[in-house]
Amino acid sequence: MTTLVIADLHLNEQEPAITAGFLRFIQEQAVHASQLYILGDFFDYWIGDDDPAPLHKTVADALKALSECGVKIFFIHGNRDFLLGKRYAKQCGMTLLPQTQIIEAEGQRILILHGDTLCTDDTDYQHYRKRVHTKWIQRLFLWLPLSVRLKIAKKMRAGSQSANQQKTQAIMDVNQNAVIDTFRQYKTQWMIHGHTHRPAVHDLRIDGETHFRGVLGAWHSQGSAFKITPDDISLIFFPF
Ligand code: OKV
Ligand code: MN
Repeated sequence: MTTLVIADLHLNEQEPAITAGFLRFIQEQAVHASQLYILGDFFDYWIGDDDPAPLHKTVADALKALSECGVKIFFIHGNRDFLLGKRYAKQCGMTLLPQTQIIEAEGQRILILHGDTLCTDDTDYQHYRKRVHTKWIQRLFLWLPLSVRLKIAKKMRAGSQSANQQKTQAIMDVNQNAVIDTFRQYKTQWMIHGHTHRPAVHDLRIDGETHFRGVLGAWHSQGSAFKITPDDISLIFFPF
């Protein structure tokens, strides 16, 4: 059997081709899998499960149907959809996982995470992250009327876009020591993450052992996934 891992689709109403590509990915690939792991930034933004956006219903219906085919679906939050909650997860028939998780997929032990926590050189982002991951700040935000949340979110996205234009590519990539620390902590040979939008499989030696870091690609003009079978872990791409 096969386990599929995806991230960084950044689904949004303005790019229907990505949604169409995802629906085809479900029909053509995911239905044949035993498990689907979504490692965050599945949606480009998320301001609460009560957002009535038609896109959310389209995606939930497709995932729910997939789960009813017997495919187990798991979700780890990204930096964009970290507010996606239990209510929407239930609508999709998927299980929310903590930000870092060791999985046993097709007999292989793999650490999965979104990847933003590895980008420790971006200190501005890490401070911002700490703030918006604070429980009472999230509760306060979710208590606001949807229209107010929409306005705040729009402003924050515009601000972040101009901030990111000032940052160098190096700052926005993973920190090598953070990667090494994470491997030492979890003791897996493999980790898979997204976030950086630099699809690749990196190998590195730590304390005399070879480790692999699989990075998923964003779904800009093609899809990207890790395909895990009992004897292989490979990065695949497919056109929309
Ligand atoms: C997601 C990012 C916007 C990065 C706001 C508390 C606060 C949650 C929120 C509002 C914004 C998510 C939920 C969005 C990610 C951005 C801009 C930069 C770098 C609060 C809790 F602070 F206002 F109280 N938000 N949205 N960014 O539009 O989806 O990841 S978002
Ligand atoms: Mn991300």
